[in-house]
Amino acid sequence: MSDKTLLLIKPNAIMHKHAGEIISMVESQAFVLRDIKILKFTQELAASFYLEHKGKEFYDRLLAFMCSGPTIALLLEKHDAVSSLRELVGDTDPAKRKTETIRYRFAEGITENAVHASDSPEHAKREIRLIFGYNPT
Ligand code: FUP
Repeated sequence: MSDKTLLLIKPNAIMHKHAGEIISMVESQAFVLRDIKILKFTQELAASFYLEHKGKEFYDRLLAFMCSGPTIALLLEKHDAVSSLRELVGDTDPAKRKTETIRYRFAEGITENAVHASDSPEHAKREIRLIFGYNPT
């Protein structure tokens, strides 16, 4: 089934001017770009976005990083978009990232990991609503 997911190009990737290459990698995997936005996360938005991680050891570091500069959000569509984009993004754990993934190429550790991709269709809906302000159809 063709479905939608969210990709965030995070502040470190934008600072290092990797946004164009990341979008090219996404386009080369046949994702269709449905919406795009540049924004700067506020502490409040970052806290909502990463609510499930509140209280964890890395939470404050994660929020500070997300608010440290601009982020580009892309609303993407493809057959099995959520799992397909997670595959392209690569693992949370730097040691487990495959060489052809976005994080392998552009992440600078576990927190400054260049990109975010929704991890389930339910989370994709919630995150798209938070970032773009509407429900994906
Ligand atoms: P992911 O879905 O791959 O982004 O990973 P998680 O939802 O597990 O983590 C959310 C964010 O917290 C990621 F951007 C990375 C960051 N994180 C850390 O900084 N330290 C950790 O030990 C685990 C996650």
